[in-house]
Amino acid sequence: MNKKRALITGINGMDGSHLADFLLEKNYDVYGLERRSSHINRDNTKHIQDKVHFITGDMTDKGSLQRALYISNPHEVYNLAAQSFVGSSWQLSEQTTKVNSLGTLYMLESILAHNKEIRFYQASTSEMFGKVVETPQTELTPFYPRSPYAVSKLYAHWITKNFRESYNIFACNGILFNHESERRGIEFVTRKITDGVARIHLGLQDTISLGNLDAERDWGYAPDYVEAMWMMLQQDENYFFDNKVGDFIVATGECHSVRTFLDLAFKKIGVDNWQKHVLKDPRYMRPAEVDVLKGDASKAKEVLGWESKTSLEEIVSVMIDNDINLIKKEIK
Ligand code: G4F
Repeated sequence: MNKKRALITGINGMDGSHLADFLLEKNYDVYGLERRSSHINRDNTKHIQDKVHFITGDMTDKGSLQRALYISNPHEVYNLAAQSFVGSSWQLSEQTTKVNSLGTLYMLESILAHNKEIRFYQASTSEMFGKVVETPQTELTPFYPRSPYAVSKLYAHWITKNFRESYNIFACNGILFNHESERRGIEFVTRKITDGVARIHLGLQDTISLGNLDAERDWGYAPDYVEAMWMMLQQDENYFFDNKVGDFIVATGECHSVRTFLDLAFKKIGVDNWQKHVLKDPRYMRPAEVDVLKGDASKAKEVLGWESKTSLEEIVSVMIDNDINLIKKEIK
């Protein structure tokens, strides 16, 4: 049987690299869109560099997306490319909108022109719920975005839904709640904490500077979540359209504060009293905050058979072990 082909945008990010691992395991031909810059960061994909077909492109350059579709001729497209750091989206609001909103529109238009049969996954986000109007959040909860990032993702979410309804294409939004792994970028709070705790453990620093410790998030494990992305695109076509299945929440259903994350991280290195190691720094406070996110993934369980498998304790443990090893290598 011919191998299935998938095109992943944002291949070198945390999600892109985990999804590539997953699809390669499933014997897909994996194509990855990456931006050309003087330094390409393939830290997350160097272990599969020889297996992935990398294509140079940019979400803001429609011609490059058309070219990527022509080269890969995919059965499935996973749109994971984004300016994904909420904190920077106030300073980079135009760039965030171009990549996240227009980029998604360009990809959808390119898919329509290339082959309407391509199945499309859009990386939507729990940030769209923002100042939440109900808890837990479901697929029916109204949105209330609180950052230029969330607003840009809301456009992408709705244009994906609109193209599905307008042109009958198999397009699905995965509304993913926060998900982390050892490949998370250092600017996000979980990795910033595990990296900092690892450095404190190794005697390389004394403190970590953070912003709002009271924010609460529903944190899952990225490798579990990429499986949900794939499952969304494997649904029976008639079932998907006849039942207007639509979009999915992907979440653990549990919610923890940044403080609890700190508790778990410091406990892992045997420190109970971590307060002296954490400094509050106003630079990391946001102009508008998302206080609490907690998802209800019942629909994903019912329709796809998907459930989150990894506990927060396990995630913290894997991330700290990984950071300790990385830092040891770095200082050798
Ligand atoms: O780790 P964060 O930067 O993630 P955030 O803003 O929740 O966004 C992540 O999850 C979204 C899904 O809901 C994705 F759409 C998005 O792309 C990204 O993956 O911040 C988490 C919380 C925030 O409330 C933030 O204010 O941690 C708080 N925080 C406290 N101190 C901090 C810090 N966040 C960061 N990045 N750095 C701090 O020092």
